[in-house]
Amino acid sequence: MPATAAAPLVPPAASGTDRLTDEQVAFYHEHGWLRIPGVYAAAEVAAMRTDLDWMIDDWAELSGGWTGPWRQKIMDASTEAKSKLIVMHDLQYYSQAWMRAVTRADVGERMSQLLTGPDEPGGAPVELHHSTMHVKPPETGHPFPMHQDLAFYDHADARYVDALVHLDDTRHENGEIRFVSGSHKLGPLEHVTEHRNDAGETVPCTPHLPWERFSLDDTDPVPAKAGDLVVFNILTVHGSHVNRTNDMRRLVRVGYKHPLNRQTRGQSAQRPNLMVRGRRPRREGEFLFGTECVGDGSGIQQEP
Ligand SMILES: O=C(O)CCC(=O)C(=O)O
Repeated sequence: MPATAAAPLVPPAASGTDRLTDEQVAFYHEHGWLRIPGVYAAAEVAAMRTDLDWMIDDWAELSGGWTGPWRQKIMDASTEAKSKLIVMHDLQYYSQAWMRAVTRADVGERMSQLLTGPDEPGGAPVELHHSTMHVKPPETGHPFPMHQDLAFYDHADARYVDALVHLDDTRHENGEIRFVSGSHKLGPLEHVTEHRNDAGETVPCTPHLPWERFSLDDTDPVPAKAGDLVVFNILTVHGSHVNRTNDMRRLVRVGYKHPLNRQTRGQSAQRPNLMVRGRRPRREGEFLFGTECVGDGSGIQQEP
């Protein structure tokens, strides 16, 4: 056992002002989501937008978006043919503004409040897991079918908060985030991961929930302002509509987890991540992180 095992894993809270109220914490646990207004000030949002727009030009991928038979259910044929999503992961590796944004101490403190349980009255330690840009281009910007994020980065328990950093005001017309309130209490749900294509072959598709059971029509819309954080549990069922406006809808999802919540599969598995609050507890027999990286160290990836 390490000599410092008895030391607190999490330092005392910095101040009262940056913390969530008891009512906000209770709302999150009851509904599985919470809007936290005005986390990022206007100047910070402007810097994040500038770097995000630069990343869209220099790094991000314009993709056709998620696959599956749900596409024809949500979109008419012409929208479906044109619909695109601008995506990239881990913005903090590319931009100082984003490194600052995702590691902000007060954000870590709020996540600590949401990740903690009765056995950790001082709050939970918090690990940054990933960040992912989700930009819906104008007019036909990609809708998201109903899903739980656990289907993309499976974890042993629900001590995982997804935080949507809003860079634009959202509303119905540009596809605000929508939740099935309380659905985190259903536990992990089986997702559709394959379907029959037009040729009658069974092919893989992006994980999503069966349309007959979970529809975007039965969700609670959560419109938000630029600078707001909308947080939700890794088990909360959610999705969003097409962006019908003439402007991009820019948001970035940032995943924060309890470091003892073991990842079993999926995005960002098997790599070390940054601690944004407190200390990483050492499990019995746990190894140090290695210093080797995959590839030749140049950062230039070879074609698989
Ligand atoms: O960007 C959106 O509208 C949906 C985001 C989402 O589904 C997710 O972050 O898992």
